[in-house]
Amino acid sequence: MDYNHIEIEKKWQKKWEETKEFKYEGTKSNKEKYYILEMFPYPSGKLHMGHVRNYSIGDVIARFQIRNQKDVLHPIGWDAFGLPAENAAIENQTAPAKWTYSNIKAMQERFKQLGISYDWDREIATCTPEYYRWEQQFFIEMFEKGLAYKKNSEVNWCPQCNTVLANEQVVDGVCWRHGCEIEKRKIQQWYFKITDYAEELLNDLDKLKGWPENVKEMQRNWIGKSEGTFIDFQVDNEERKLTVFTTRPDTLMGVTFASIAVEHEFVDKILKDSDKSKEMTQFIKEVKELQAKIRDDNFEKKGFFTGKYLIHPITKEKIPLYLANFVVSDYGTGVVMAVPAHDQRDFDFAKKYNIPIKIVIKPKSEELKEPLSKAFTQKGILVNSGQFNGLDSTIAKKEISEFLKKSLKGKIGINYRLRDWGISRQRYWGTPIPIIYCEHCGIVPEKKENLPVILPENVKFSGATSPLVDMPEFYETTCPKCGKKAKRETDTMDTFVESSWYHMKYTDPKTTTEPFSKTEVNRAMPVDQYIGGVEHAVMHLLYTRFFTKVLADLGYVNFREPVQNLLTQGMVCMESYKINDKFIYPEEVTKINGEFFHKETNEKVTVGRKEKMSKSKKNVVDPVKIIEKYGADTARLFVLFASPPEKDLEWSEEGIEGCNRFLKIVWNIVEKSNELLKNIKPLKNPKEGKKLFKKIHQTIKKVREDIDRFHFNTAISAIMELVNEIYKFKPQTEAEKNVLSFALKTTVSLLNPFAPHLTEELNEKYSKNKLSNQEFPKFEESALQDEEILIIVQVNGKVRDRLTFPINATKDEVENKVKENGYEKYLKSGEIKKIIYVPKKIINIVG
Ligand code: ANZ
Ligand code: ZN
Ligand code: ZN
Repeated sequence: MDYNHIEIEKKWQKKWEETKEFKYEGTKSNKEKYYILEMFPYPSGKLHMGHVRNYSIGDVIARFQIRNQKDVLHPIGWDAFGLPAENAAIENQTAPAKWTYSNIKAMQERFKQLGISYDWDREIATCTPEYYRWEQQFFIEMFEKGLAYKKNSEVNWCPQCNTVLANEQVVDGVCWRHGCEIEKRKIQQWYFKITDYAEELLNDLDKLKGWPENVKEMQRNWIGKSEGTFIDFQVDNEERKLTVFTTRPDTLMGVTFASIAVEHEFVDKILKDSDKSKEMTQFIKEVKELQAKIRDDNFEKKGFFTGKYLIHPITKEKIPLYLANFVVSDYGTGVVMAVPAHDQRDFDFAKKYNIPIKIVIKPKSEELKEPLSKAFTQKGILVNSGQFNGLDSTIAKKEISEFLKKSLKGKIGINYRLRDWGISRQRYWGTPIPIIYCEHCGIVPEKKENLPVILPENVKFSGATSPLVDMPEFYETTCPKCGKKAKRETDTMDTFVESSWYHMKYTDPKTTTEPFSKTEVNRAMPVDQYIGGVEHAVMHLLYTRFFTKVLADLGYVNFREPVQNLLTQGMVCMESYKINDKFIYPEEVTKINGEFFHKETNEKVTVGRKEKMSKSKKNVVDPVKIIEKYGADTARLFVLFASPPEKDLEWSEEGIEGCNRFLKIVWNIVEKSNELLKNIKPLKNPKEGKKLFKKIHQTIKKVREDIDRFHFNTAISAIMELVNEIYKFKPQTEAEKNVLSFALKTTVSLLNPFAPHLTEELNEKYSKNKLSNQEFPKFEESALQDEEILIIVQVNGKVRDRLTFPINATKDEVENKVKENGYEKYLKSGEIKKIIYVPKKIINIVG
C-alpha cells in the first residue's frame, strides 16, 4: 500500500475529534499539569505559513508532554474583535459579527487540517458576550480601585484606523498597522493605570528566567526607569514655581537657561503676558505639527523666548525660559533645566540662540578646551560650582540633591518612560466600556448584575464612524444610581485587553457564574510554555503581565506572572519575484538552467532577496495547497526541520519535497516489515545487532534532549540518521530481526510529535495502543555505553598483550585473568612482585 496522506490524515483527525483525544482534565487529574500555548490568532479567515510554523512548534511540545504523562492544556481560540472586521464590513456590506464568525469557521477547518492537538472543548472567541462580560466586570472593579480612569489628553490618532492608538501601537511615529503618520488630538479617553505597576513590572523581569533576554530588555527600555532629582525654580516676578526633572543634578551650577514644553499649562499665562503672543502662537502651532510626525534626535532644535525668567535655586541668577520643540509634555514635568556645556541638545540650542555655555564638569585627568565644539556629556569632576568644586559627579549628585532638599527646593525622585495604557477606541467592533454618564451623578459604572453590556451585532455601516454613536437603542439607558435618563459610553476597549487574560479563561471556559474557577486557574497557570512573535514584546506581553498583577490584586488569581517560559519564533521568509518592477506570485515562475522565467509569457523574472512572506510582495505560499499536495505531516516536518524555531525560516519547495520523501521512506520500510513487527519480544541488552541497538538508544536520548531545548531540526535529523542505519542493517538471525523490529517501532514513536498522522497509522498496523497513549521512548544508560573495554597488558613497562573485558569488569577480575595467563614468563625473576592497574586502560606487571 502506498502512502496516502489524504486518507490517513482525514482518518486520524476524525478519530481525535470523536475520542476527544487531547482533553485536559484539570483539577480532576492527578497527573502533573503542563500548559502549552501559542498566541491565539486573529480570525482573518486565511491560514498563512507563519501560522503553520507557530502552531506546529506548539504541537510538538504538546504531544511530547502528553506522552511524558502530563495533563496537558493545549487550547485554541480567536482574538476576534478588531478593526479588519469593520473594514471588511464597510467593503462588503456585511456585519462584522457575521464576517468574523464565518472566518472562525473557516479557520477551525484549517487548524484541524494541520492536526494540531487542541482540546477543542475549550475553544473561546473574545467577541462573545460570555467572554467580554468578565472583561467588563474587571473594568468596573478597576474603575472602583482607581485603576481605570478617564482623562482629557493629547492622544495618538490614526487617520486610517479612525481611532486613538496606545503609545505601544505607535512605532517610530507611525501606526503599527498602517504605517501612516499619527496625528495628535486632544480628547477624553479611558486609561488603565499601568504606571502604578511600573516598578513591579520592571523588577519581576529578573524572575522570568525562561524569557529571551532581548524581550526582557525591550520591556526594561519601554518602562524606562530613571532615577533623578526634581528641582524647583521660582518664576521671576510671579507667585509660582516651575519644577524640572533632571538625571544630572551635578550640573546644576551650569544651568544657563530653561526650556518648557509648548503643551505645558503655564504656557497660557506666558501667552497672556507676552507682547509677541502672535508669533509665539504661530511657533506653538508649528511645534505641535512637528510633534505629530517622527521626532528623532536629528531634527532641528527650535525655541522661542517666553519673556519670563526663572531664579536659580542656589546662585539666584536670572535664567531665561524658552519654549522648546524638543521638550515633551508628558515626560518628567515638561520643564527642563538646560546645561549646554554638558547636554548636546542644550548645546545646539544655546549655539543657535547665543546663550552662554558654562563648563561645570571636567574630565578627571585633563582640561576642557574652550570654546567647546560639542557638549561634554560624561561624568567627571565639578568646577565653577562654588562649594561643590572638586567633587566627583556621582558624589555631587547626592550632595546637591541633599542640599536642595534641606532648603526645600528639591527632592530625589523616580521617573518612568512608561505611560498609562489608553484603552478607549472610537470603534464599534470591541468590548463596550461599561460606563454610564448621568447628568446628575456624573460617571457611573454599570451595575455588575446588569452585565454584559451587549454589543449589538446586527448593525449597518454608514461610514467610518462607529455605528454605536448613531444607535439610541444602544446608548440610551438609565442611571444605575439615580434611575434617571442617562447615556452609555460608546467607546469600546482596545483589543489588547481581551488578549491580556484569555489564557486564564481557557482553564475554565464554560463557567458562566464567574470569569473562571479559582482552583482551575491557579492549577493551570502560569503558562509553562508560550510561543509567539517577537513583535509582541512590548504590547501584548507587557499588557498581559500588568493585567495578571491587577487580577491578583482583585483576588481572582494567586500568581503575579502569566508566562513562565517564552519562545519567540522567527519569520517565514522567501525570495520575491518581479517582472518590470511588478511583483508576481511564485507559482507563476519557472526555473530553467538557473534562470527564472514567467511560466506563460516566458518573460525574464528578477529574483529579490529572501524576506518575510507578505501579501504586498506576493512572496507567499498558500499552506492549504501544500497540505493538499504533500499532507500536513510533510508541511509540519518541513517547518520544524528547516531551521531552529527562533531563527527565520527560508521557504523552499525542495525542502518540502525532501521531507515528503523521507516520510515515504519511513512508510515503506515499516510497511515492508509488517510481519516482523507483529512478533516483537521485549528487548534488553541483546547479544546480536548491538550496534543498531546502541544507535536506537542514542537517538532516543538526542531526540528527548533536543525537544526539551526546542532543537527540533536536530531531533529530526537524528531520526533520519537512525533510518539510514536501519536501511543498511540486514538481519540474519531471529535476534537481529528483533533488534530491527525495535528500531522501526522506535523510529515511528519518536517521529510521532512531528508527523502525528502517518505515525499513528503505522503504529496501528502492529499495536492496539495509540501512540498518543504510549509513553515517549526512554533510553537506557547501559545501552549507550561501549560493551567491552580493551586493556593493555604491560610487563615491566613493555606491551605484551591486549585483552578485552566486559565494561563493568572489576579490578579483581582483571588481575585474576592476568595471573591465569602466565605472563611471568616475561620476567627475569619469574615472579610477580606487584600489579599496577589503571582502571579500564592498562595493567602493568612488575617483577
Ligand atoms: C539637566 C541635564 C544636564 C540633563 C545634563 C541631562 C544632561 P532620561 O535619562 O531619559 O530620564 N528631560 C527631562 N524632562 C524632559 C522632557 N520632558 N523633555 C525632554 N527632555 C527632558 O533623561 C532625563 C534628562 O532628560 C533630564 O536630565 C533632562 O535633562 C531631560 F548634562 O537635566 B537633564
Ligand atoms: Zn492605523
Ligand atoms: Zn444618576
